[in-house]
Amino acid sequence: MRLLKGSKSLLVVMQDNPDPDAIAAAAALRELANAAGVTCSIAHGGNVGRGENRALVKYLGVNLRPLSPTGAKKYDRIALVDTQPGAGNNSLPAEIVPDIVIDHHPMRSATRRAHFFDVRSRYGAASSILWEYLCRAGIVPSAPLATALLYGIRSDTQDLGRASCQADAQAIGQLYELANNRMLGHIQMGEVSPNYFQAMWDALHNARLYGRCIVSDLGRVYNADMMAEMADLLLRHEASDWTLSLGAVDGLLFFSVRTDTPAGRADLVARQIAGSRGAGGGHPESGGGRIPLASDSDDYRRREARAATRRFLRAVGQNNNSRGVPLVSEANKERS
Ligand SMILES: [Mn+2]
Repeated sequence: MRLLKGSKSLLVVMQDNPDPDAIAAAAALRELANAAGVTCSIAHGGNVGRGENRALVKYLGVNLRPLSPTGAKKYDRIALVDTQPGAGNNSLPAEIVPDIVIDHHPMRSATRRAHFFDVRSRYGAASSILWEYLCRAGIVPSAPLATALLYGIRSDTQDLGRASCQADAQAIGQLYELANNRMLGHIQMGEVSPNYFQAMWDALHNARLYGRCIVSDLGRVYNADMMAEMADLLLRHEASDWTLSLGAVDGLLFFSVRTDTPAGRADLVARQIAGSRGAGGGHPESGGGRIPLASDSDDYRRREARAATRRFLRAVGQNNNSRGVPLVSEANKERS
């Protein structure tokens, strides 16, 4: 609050294609800024594609802006939430050093240049951190904001089933008191476009098993959030320890990695998949990244996806050159 006081405007930057945790955390930081008398805008690269996330934004009534490099310079202060400088998943130009960084991903060295940083990698969600700030500032969030924070924590931790800490559980308990259950229900069961079902069909149709790994190339996808959702879904397969889903959106090959092996490091595997041209990172159980595609051709895209798949299989120790077996097929159906 000391840092914010005395400035007029704050720009909160989220990761590209922001998830519920990022959106809720940014909205909470806006609340803090407003309490300090600072006007606040929230911006991001990419888009808000997933039905749940669009419903969340609608209920919050926040106006999310596309992030433009020149626009960012018009603000007195810049904050990053749920991401960090140089993480590769946000569009804040590298030459801009943010004033504030609040995140729960592993600490990055560039973050130390920020005036104020609070990075707690034990936490399951950035929303849990921001909830503590609101409590300390004596700010009671509105029902929509409480609902958003609750949903942000629940979705980032998969209802505390994924890496999380006591603070996340405590925040969930406290936020349930303030949240609107109807709103929560609408967000969880947000409406989706027909593209959603097409992408899901592609994901299942193209999924291949390699030992205890499942890989699915979704091809061209309408929305970058789809890869995370499908990687989560495929991990539910009883024989999968690792999943990778890939898909091309606007000249970028996006990918998501998941693991349920206790010692797995999806974040490190994501870095290896990204290679030198891409960017990857995340958490031990869930990671992701993107690789720029130099050509728009289907052939080129498929080759890049296959190369990324090989890097993934090598990184998780699945060293065979087999082409894998289809996860679903008519033949499987006849056999069972
Ligand atoms: Mn998060």
